[in-house]
Amino acid sequence: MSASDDCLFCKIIAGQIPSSKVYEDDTTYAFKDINPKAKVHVLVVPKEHYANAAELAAKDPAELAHIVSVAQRIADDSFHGAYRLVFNTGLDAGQTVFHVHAHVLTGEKLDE
Ligand code: IU
Repeated sequence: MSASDDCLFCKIIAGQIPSSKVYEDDTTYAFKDINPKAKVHVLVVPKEHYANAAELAAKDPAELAHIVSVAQRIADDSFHGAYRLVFNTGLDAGQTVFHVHAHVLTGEKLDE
């Protein structure tokens, strides 16, 4: 699926809206969450537009695996490889942006 004109994260990936970039490669972009819930809170997104993790898993499972490896790398660099990985899926689970994104929470010991 290609970039959606009204998708905030597609605009961030395209550089039309500024973001604090943490990592980028051909398929994947990672940037700091503007409302961090941990000392390090990064969003990792595929450059292609998929609405949620299940859609990404069905259509491009290699990219989902790659997102996990990028999350691991961020945590290796910030907190000895320990991190929480969250995909909010659906309005009632708190998903507000419908371009799949992995929340990587790390940089400090997290509450259980
Ligand atoms: P959610 O899982 O869809 O609720 O996560 C969306 C996240 O995107 C949320 O944590 C916001 O703070 C974050 N965010 C952002 O980093 N930059 C933005 O311009 C906007 C939201 I709007």
